[in-house]
Amino acid sequence: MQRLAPALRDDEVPLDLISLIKTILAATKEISFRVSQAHLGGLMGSTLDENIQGEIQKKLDVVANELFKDILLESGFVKAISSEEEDTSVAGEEHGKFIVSFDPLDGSSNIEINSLIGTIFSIHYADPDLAANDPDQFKQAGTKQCCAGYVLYGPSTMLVMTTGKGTHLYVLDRTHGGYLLVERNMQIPQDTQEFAINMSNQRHWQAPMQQYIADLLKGEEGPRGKNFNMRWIAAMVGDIHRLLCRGGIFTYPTDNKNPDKPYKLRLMYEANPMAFLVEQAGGLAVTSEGRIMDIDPTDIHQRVEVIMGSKNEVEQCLSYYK
Ligand code: AFP
Repeated sequence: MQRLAPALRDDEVPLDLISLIKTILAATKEISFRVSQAHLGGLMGSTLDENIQGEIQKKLDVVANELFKDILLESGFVKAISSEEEDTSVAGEEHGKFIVSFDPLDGSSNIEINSLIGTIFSIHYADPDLAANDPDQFKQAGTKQCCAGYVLYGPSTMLVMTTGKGTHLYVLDRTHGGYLLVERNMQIPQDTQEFAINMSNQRHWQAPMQQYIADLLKGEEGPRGKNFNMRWIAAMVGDIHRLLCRGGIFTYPTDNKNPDKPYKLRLMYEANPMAFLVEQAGGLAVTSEGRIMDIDPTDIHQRVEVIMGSKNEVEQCLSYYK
């Protein structure tokens, strides 16, 4: 099994980007340790603070965010960061070459039940003409990402990452303390019989999604002529990991539960990095109106509709919107 840096050099990843990735991964190793010790280290439960999303922060959210932020800003490679847990972007090194968006702990409602959680990150080249403290740095489409990935804190700590030359799977080997490449070029099967959606929102979806899911539920007797299984982990990292491993369709569709908030997932640090990983593995990642990575961001905390996974199934879903 190949170590991380030689594997990245095989993909001709520039040395400064390799150094940044190694910095990010150093933070994830520490987060992985803190997650495993959360009960023993007094890190369970919530703080009394709300983040910019209006969500009460978990103690581990705060610890993971501080760790990630500090290590990135001290690295010297990073011009600015944006995080799910920060109100706006945070300036780093004025001459830093990269900007990084991240969700330090995705799926934090799973912390208390010892279920899957993870860190998601997305890297762009910084705009040399904008100041480090200018949040407009982050108004770059997903197509301009030079690297994206997530680290899943599960039974094994796993890294899934792309630099635009395929999506690769690494496992944290605690015996030597580094990530080892275990699968090069993950491929999402084009067809699937598995879907992931929060069914409790069904009555709030738009008509096309209502109809699509209703047809899946009809199984062999319905228009699709086959049975479908359903899974929902409530952490995008877990659901996307499953579909990268064995296929599936994942969606958080538009809903009318709260007219001011028709979408749940965040573009910059959830939808875009996952879209890059899914597309590099042969899948599709779209909204009902087009490709996720083509969206021109207007805000760091912008939310979007998300439909991604096995190519043929995503196309089936989209056909209901035509
Ligand atoms: P947090 O990172 O705030 O825990 O949110 C997780 C998430 O954004 C995404 O990872 C899940 O797919 C989704 O929310 C779960 O949403 P439900 O609460 O509707 O299950």
